[in-house]
Amino acid sequence: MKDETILQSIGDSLLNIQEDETFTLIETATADGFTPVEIIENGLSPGMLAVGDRFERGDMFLPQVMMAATLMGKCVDSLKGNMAGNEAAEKKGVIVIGTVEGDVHDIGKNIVKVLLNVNGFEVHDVGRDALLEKFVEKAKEVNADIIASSALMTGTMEVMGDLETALKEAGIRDDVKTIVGGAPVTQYWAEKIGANAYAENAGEAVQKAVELMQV
Ligand code: B12
Repeated sequence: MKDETILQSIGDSLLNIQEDETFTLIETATADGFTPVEIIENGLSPGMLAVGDRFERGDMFLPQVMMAATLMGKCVDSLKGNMAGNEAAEKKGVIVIGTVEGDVHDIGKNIVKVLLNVNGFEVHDVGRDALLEKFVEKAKEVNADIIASSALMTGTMEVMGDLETALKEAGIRDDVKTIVGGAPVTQYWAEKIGANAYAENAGEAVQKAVELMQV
């Protein structure tokens, strides 16, 4: 019997950086029939956002935020194993993903990567704080269909515009589609810099990537 309150408990447990409890709750939620995506999107992610709220209010400090972030990464990695079943699906396209230069936030990017991967995309990760050249070189190397960039800070959002320019200068802008995301990024921003798509969360990122492959 699926009881949604367990997802809230998972978020609370992450917020309180209770590693053992978080893993136990995830196991229980999995046994109760919640999918890894439901656990990530409706349990862990709201918990991480609550971490952000506390940090903003000054009720939580950077070392604790880092501990919560590390725990979130571990949880996503463990859930990834349960999603592996879909990986055999027909390859839907090749994606290069990364967090732009100057920005080390990669939790959201990693979730997007996992979801794209289990939904049949071949995903190449250039990591975080990734130089524009890295995106361009990797895209050429793997003959990418889509370039996905993440930014979590208002300052680094600008770099997404520079990426558009770098792709044009490298002569490959017309060969790829671009998708952008991250907490401060919006549809308006995507249009302003000339990106092909924006997605608010990982589930929507998969949907938009599928659409981009059909254009
Ligand atoms: C965790 C965290 C950290 C961790 C990061 C660990 C890691 N490995 O990622 C640590 C502690 C290292 C950190 C450091 C810093 N942080 Co910080 N951090 C956060 C925090 C609390 C949560 C971010 C997060 O992981 N959210 C959870 C994930 C699941 O959500 P998400 O990233 O938004 O991703 C989802 C969507 O956005 C989307 N998505 C994400 N990427 C992509 C990409 C594509 C292509 C698509 C389609 C979709 C998509 O899908 C994801 C899943 O649904 C935020 C607060 C917040 N409200 O965002 C601050 C925040 C982002 N940090 C902030 C700041 C200022 C910093 C520091 C400068 C702090 C400092 N004084 O040193 C440094 C930055 C250093 C640097 N150069 O990057 C500010 C940014 C302010 C701004 N607007 O510019 C925030 C907003 C906090 C605040 N209010 O002050 N941080």
